[in-house]
Amino acid sequence: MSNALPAGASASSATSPTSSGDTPPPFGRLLLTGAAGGLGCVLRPRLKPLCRTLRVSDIADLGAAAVGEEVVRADLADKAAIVALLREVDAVVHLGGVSTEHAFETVLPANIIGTFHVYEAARMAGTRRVVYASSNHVTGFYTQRETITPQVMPRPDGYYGVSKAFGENLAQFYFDRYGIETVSLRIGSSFPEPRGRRGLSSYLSFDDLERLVRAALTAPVVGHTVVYGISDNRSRWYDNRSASHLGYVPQDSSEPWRARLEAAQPLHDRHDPEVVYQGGPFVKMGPFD
Ligand code: NAI
Ligand code: 15L
Repeated sequence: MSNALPAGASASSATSPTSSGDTPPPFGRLLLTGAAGGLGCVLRPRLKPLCRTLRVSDIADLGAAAVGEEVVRADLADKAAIVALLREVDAVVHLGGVSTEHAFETVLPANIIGTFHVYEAARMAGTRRVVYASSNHVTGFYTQRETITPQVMPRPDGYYGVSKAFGENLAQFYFDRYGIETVSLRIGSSFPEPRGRRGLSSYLSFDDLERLVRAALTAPVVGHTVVYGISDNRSRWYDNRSASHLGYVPQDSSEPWRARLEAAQPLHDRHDPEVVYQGGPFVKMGPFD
């Protein structure tokens, strides 16, 4: 870290040995927010080959810096901390924030104000590209009988989905106004294996997540591209053809789990909003007061 961090942010780093390979990695310094979370832990080791220095950040404990890493603990709601966090960063994979449905007051500081801080800090730092972890819940109120594209009008299924739609709007604004490119990943359900019947359509394997994030970071020109983050599932609600320039080709599928999941969860109430809408259980959460 070349810059002193403000109160509220703390840093440690481990120096990377000089690379002996012929081809330099595509990025000098890459930032991963939300690095202590489920997907952050998956991506942390997998992003390292793409950069000389991987800066990992979270509000939660991240452990010690591995070789070639810088560890910075910071709250996305703390603007000064996030401005310092983005300094000398070439590209960001922004996973940090509240990742499920909560009261608006909980979602606001991390997801809405926090994502604003990331873009403002990127503008100040000259960061050129953001890979933004959006969510399928931006469009959770489309039905499971529909096939939708990244261009449909958002139909968020809660405050969390609203916050992700806001993040996508920020991404569009910062591209149109400042030329910062973003790929907004409307991630389906990325877990070690698909969960429930809904997961047969929404599943994104960890290996496909890595493929998608790599494609989003390295595709030559992306402007602001929105893409659904799913594996090559047989049953699907999304048509990603408008994002083919990313070169993302999923290799995995939920199909090996189909028989087990269908047997474990027979379809009993076809009118339950949870099985009517793509957002599943999120469409029934709240109100919170
Ligand atoms: P997670 O909840 O495991 O990780 C989120 C991380 O953000 C946590 O480590 C948390 O400490 C950190 N965080 C929360 N508030 C913060 C704050 N104010 N400042 C700094 N860090 C803060 O979530 P997961 O599953 O790893 O998801 C990562 C991202 O991908 C999230 O943005 C989530 O909304 C999005 N996503 C994930 C999906 C999935 O299936 N895992 C599906 C759709 C979207
Ligand atoms: C999300 O946006 C959440 O971050 C994740 O925890 C899952 O709930 C996922 O959506 C889903 O829809 O399965």
